[in-house]
Amino acid sequence: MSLEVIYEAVIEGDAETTKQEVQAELDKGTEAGDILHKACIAAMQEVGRRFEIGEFFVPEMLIAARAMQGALDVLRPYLIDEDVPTEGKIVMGTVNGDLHDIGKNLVSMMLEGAGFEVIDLGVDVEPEKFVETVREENPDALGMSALLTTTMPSMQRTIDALKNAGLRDKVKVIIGGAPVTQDYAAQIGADGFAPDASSAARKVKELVAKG
Ligand code: B1M
Repeated sequence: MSLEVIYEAVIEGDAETTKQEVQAELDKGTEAGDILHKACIAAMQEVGRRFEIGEFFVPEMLIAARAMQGALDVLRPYLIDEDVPTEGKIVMGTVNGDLHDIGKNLVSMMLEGAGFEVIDLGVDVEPEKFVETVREENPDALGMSALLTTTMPSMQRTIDALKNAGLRDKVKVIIGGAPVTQDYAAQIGADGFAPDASSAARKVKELVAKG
């Protein structure tokens, strides 16, 4: 079954096979969402498990991430409809000290698909950079991603920096990433939390509509 081939290719970091097999699977009519969740995201979970037990090291995680990113490039047009009306503007980024961007990219992609203009600041974004961009771009929402327990406090620092700059009331703040929870969002005074990319898009829509 090709989903298994994709799963294995992502784990092995074989970007070429990943891209080819993802395209072949799409051509066969398999849902893009199934390829994403059952093969690609499942593979990244397995990579994380192998890293935890000392079977994989950072280089293996890195090449698996590249293969996953290649899969996302192929899946992108199938996951989003480019011609939807603008729902609003969101600034996105992975917080200071954190280099994980696959989840953030996926959330950005889903938000674009849901009609948002996304200003993606990339990874390792300092609180001051988020604040400066909010001031300049006047977005409806600010989305922060963190994959490390050690970088989650940067979300709090960003919210504090927004408050100090007098901008906290001007923007909805949504946070997410594997170690982030609804409780944490409430604790640091974020407006919302989402566990995955599709619910992130729904949540941002809901928050922005509330005004
Ligand atoms: Co890193 N890493 N990593 N890593 N890495 C994790 C996160 C880890 C859980 C692995 C493990 O131990 N099992 C662990 C963190 C432990 C912890 O703190 N709890 C870890 C570690 C320890 C590290 C290093 C410290 C390793 C080292 O150097 N010793 C190091 C840190 C570097 C740094 O950031 N400063 C490191 C480095 C890396 C690579 C660079 C090699 C690479 C990232 C490459 C890249 O992103 N371009 C990497 C990878 C690939 C992983 C794993 C294997 C996969 C992450 C991923 O892409 N998942 C990861 C293990 C795991 O997650 N099981 C691991 C797929 C992605 C689609 O899911 O990102 O969770 P995710 O996003 C989801 C949701 O979380 C949510 O929606 C997304 C889609 O459904 N979401 C949001 C994300 N952001 C959101 C924002 C929202 C809403 C929802 O609103 C704004």
